[in-house]
Amino acid sequence: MAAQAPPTGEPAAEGSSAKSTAAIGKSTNGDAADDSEGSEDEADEATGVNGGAGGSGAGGEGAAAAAKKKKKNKKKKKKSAKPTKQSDPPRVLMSNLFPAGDYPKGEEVPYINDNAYRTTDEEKRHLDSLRGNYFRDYRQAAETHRQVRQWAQKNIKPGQSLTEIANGIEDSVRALVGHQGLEEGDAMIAGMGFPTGLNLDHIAAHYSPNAGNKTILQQNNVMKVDIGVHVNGYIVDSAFTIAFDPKYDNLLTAVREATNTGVREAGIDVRLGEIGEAIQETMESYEIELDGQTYPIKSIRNLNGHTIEHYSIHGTKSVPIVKTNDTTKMEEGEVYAIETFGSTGNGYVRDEGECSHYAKRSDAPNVPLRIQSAKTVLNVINKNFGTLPFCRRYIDRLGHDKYLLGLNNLVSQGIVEAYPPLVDKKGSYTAQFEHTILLRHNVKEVISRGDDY
Ligand SMILES: [Co+2]
Repeated sequence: MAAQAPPTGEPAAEGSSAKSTAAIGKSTNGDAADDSEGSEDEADEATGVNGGAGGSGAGGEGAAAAAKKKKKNKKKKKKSAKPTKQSDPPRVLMSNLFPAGDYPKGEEVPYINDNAYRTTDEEKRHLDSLRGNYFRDYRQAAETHRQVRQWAQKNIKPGQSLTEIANGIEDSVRALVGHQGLEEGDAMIAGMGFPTGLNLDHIAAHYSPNAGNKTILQQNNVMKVDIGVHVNGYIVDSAFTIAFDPKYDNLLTAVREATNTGVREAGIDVRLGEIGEAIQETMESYEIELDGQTYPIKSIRNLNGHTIEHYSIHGTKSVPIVKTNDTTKMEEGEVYAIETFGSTGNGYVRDEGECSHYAKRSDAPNVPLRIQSAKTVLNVINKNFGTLPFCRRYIDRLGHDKYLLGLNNLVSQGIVEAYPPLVDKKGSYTAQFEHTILLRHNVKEVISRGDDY
């Protein structure tokens, strides 16, 4: 999910550095969480491994007993005990695929330059080892993301409606983490980290179908698929672009490479403005020919990557995708969504169209509400989403209707923030790729990395 820069049109130097002052205070949150989890983690990890081994041992004994009667069937019985393969569509619980909780790591990249010592530093390694639960939750979210998106990449076809595509992705995510999110509080344990973005052509971000949306994906569309998965509030934010016509290849390549540049440049003590410069240089080294006309590919200058905090998709720091003079540094322990957007249009987005995305503000004022439907919908938000972004479909599926007046009232009171679709010039094409990275104490982990992107 994209962070939007202040609507000045200027590269966001001032806005971002003002924001980052506040960020320093915030990092204490992360440390507190760190400490409180430390001791549980070690115990947890130890039992996790033993539990997994013990579990399969018990299964083996059961099969052995059965094998006395029918030796031939021994192998088959073992196999049917626990699924080891994901289904199509994805419905097998992550906890069944990884009963020991050993979800795969993302891509680990050693720190460089002044931070190279971290790779072998004992203290840094120790600090890292105290965060077992955090990594397990984060990696479960990331593996869910990979399995669902790779299924989506294979199955999304022209002729499908955006509604069925969104439901297909969201039903899969909820099945894999084992939380349908229909009972109070369940969606806060694990599930969607934010509404699935399905952004066509000049729409860059924050579009998800509302009820009754009849949009059908076409052969010549360029669609950004932005998926958020969270486990215990640890959100993986990762996006890709699909197009069926190879004429868009250069646009997709430019943006995929620009995101990889951002991921590569990111690290402890690196300045945000310099990452933006590197991203822009990669992005704008490409151009594209569409129907006989050549277009430069521009970084969309008022869209940004961002820090991710616990249950909060947009932290206080933003990562520009053009050169700025923001000298704010990335810091140890932070989580970043590195996302870049390329465009054949203005390279600048504005709000347009019906809103689907909302989130309760973490600094929401406690004001008395006079409209009954506003009270009702705020209660639904508090119980089911907290500060996680949601869309209208997520309220619909909980059985509520006629809540729009109340929701709009919460927006005007400053309690809920609306995130309307962000669009470039009509007729232009935009693309997006995004990864979530953890700036661990001793290594950078590109937690959402897959074979696909
Ligand atoms: Co994002």
